[in-house]
Order: sequence, then C-alpha cells, then structure tokens
Amino acid sequence: MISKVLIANRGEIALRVIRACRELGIRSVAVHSTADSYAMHVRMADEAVCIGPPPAGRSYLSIPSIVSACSITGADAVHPGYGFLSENAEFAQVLEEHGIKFIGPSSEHIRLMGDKVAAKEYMKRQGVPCVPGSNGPVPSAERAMAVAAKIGYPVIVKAAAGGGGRGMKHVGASEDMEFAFQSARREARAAFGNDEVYIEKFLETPRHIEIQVFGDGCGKAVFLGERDCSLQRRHQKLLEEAPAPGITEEQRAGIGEISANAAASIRYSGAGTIEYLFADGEFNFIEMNTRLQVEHPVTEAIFGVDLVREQILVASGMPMSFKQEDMRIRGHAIEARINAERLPNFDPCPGLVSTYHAPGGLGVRMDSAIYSGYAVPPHYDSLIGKLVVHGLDRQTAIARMRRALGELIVDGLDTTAPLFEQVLQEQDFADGNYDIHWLENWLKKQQA
Ligand code: MV4
Repeated sequence: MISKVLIANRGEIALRVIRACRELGIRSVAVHSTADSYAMHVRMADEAVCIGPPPAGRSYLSIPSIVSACSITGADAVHPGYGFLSENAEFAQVLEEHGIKFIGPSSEHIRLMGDKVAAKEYMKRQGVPCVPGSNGPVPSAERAMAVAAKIGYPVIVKAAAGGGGRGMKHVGASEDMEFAFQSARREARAAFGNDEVYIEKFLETPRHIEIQVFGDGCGKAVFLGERDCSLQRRHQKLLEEAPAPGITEEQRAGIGEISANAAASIRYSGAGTIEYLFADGEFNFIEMNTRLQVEHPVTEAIFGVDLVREQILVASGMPMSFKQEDMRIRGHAIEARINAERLPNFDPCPGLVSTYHAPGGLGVRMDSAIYSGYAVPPHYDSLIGKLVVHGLDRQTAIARMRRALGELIVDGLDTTAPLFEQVLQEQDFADGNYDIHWLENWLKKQQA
C-alpha cells in the first residue's frame, strides 16, 4: 500500500486528494510556489514543501523540483490532479524510473492518448465509433482535399498533438483548404513542436458527452455513465451534468460497454474519460483524457463512488472496490464552476476574498480552497470553487443549484456565480435543449 502521497497540484483539487488520503490513512505532502505559502492545500496537508517561484513553469510544472520534494519527504506516490503535469508522459516516466508511483495510467498510455491520431486509430480498431475523417495523418493540402471531397465539407483540420480545442481549423469549402491546412500545420509546429495534422468531418451542432471509465490495470475496466459538458465558452467548461439529458439507458449501456472494453484492452489503469461528440443520436469519439477531470464530482454523486480513493487503491496494486453490475445511477448531479472572473467578458479577477461562505444542506458539495482573508493569486487558473448539487431527479437538482447559489458568498472579487443564476432560468436549459454552441450564443444575446 502507498504510505505517503505528494500532490503535484494546488487549489480545490489538492484538497480533494488530501481528503481521500486522510480517509485511507495515507499521509499527504503539499507542494507549493512562493505565491501559495498561505494556500489552504499547504495548511491541510500533513507536510508542505516550497518548490519554486510563482510562475507554474518554475514550480508546479518543474519535474526536478517535484521529484526532489518526493525524495526529501519520502513520498512513495504522486497524485497529479488535473492540468499541470497530469497528462505529461515524461513526468509519469521519470517517476516510474525513480520508483515513485504515479497515480494514474502508465506513461505509455498517456503518450498513446496524447497523440490524437494514434488514439483515434486505436479506438477505431476497438470498435469505438469515430467521427468520419482521414485514416491517420494527412501529409499535404492535396491529400487533405481528397479526403474532404470524399467525406464532404465542412471539415476540420486538427493537430495530432493538440486536443482540448487547441490547434484546430474549420474549412468550409475546397478553396479554403490550402490556406487552412498550411496555417494549421504552422500553428501546430509552433505550439507543439509537431506539425502532424488530421482531418475530420465538421459536426455543426453536437453535444459534448464524455464517458467515465476506470481500469484496474489488469485488464478489467468499468464505465460510470456519462457527463454532458456542452455548456462551455472558448473551450472552458462552465457547467456539467450527469447523466446527460435525453440519453436512454440503451444508449448509455451501449457506448459505456464499448468505452470500458477499449480501456480494458490496453489494461488501462485508473480513471479515464472518453470524449465524444454526440450528434443525430450517435456518439463520435474525439479524444481520451488520461486524468481525473475537474467535473468528476457529478459522476461521484450519482454513483456514490469516491474516484480518488479508487485511483489510490488501484495505483497501490489493489482491486477496485466496486463491480460494474453494482453500479446504478441514483438521481442527477450538476456542477457549476465558480471562477474568479468579471462578467460579461470573463476577465480574470484575482484579489482578496474579504468574506467567503460556502452553501450547504442536503445534496450540496462545495469543493473550494478559498477562505475569508485569502488572496487569489494572479498566476494560475481562475477556478476558485466547484459547486456540485445532487438531487433525486434533474428538476430537483436544478432547484437545489439555484438555492445553493443563493447561499454562496464570495465578497471582494467578481465570480461567474451570477451567470448560473440566469442560465438555470432558461427554458432551453430546463428542457436539456443545448449543444456546444448554446452558451456562447446565449452570451451574445445577453450583450445585445
Ligand atoms: C470537433 C468539432 C466539430 N467537429 N470535431 C473542440 C475541443 C476538442 N476536444 C474537439 N473540439 C471540437 N471538435 C469535429 N469533427 C467541434 C469541436 C468543438 C467543441 C467540442 C467540444 C466542446 C466544445 C467545443 C467548442 C467548439 C468546437
């Protein structure tokens, strides 16, 4: 069993991991930059090590500093959280080489899924339904036009090393291909040092639905339903829910089994998310994320499973504590991301939190690392809290979220909380009638 976990992260996710460790009787080590000396994760962990100056590149992203912090404290495992080094295959490999457990999949699996072309080829071979497109990388604009002629315009050119919305070019017609293709290549080379690109049919109004999978590293894997993450702005998710509105039990079981089998076939270890674009009643694979995701609590709520506890168990070489056949969805959960941002433009709004009061009551979970008197530093992500509600059905969950938002107090800076009070009153939201463009269109309407 792992005896001491170093958390290579900050904020609410660091607290999330510390809490799971404490319940398992495992000691925890926080690492922090000099900007985070007064951060809650430093206080809450059993020990803390300062690993560098405020810029993430010199602290939370510094592999040598984190490995040194492990050796100083005797940590035998690292939990990467999300973001930062969580999907860095090099980091996982360096830890493996130092005999430190990386709480997540193997470096090979991270590398495979980080290459979006290789990931898609693997998934296709496993019978996972994929967006129609090129078979593998596309080497020239001429070949790109040939592929597009076959699948039909519009298409999208994506960087193999991209993902999460970085390095994509929409192409409406053949006369735009040459320019779009070359600029996609150039941007991919500049951003990722890898100019490999591939092509897909562009889906106009899909929903973003992702399946939570979990592997034991020994060839067994389960699925824990889906999350609808369509409500986003500029590739930043703002509200997520589980289950996804309107998905039938048959659709869920169908795509869930396919997704779990794909994870099982590579002996995937730990938590993973298989992302799909859902359009015309069909799931189309786009990417797999090899980390615990920000929105994992909505899945935890409806399945009653502690995903971080399971990650730690599996990384310790122990079996998962649940079986697929025992997994039943209970009710509905919604997460609202509370960011320190000023509406309507979502400008980052760091600064002093003069008063903080978390909502509570039945079915309310507030994951946050802020406190009254805490100064949100300007150097990192603007997420300061995740408000997660759970109810017996979707309508109850919506009412509960509105009630909880009314209780939330964050004085001293602006947050995205008021946005949700409005969105939750929309008929389209009540009807589950939204896609990946809905929120951006709605925001434009509000401006006018
Ligand atoms: C697409 C697409 C339409 N068609 N692929 C953006 C994030 C990255 N994970 C994949 N993305 C998209 N891929 C095809 N073939 C539209 C998007 C997309 C998107 C996807 C999910 C959530 C929000 C989005 C916002 C804009 C575009």
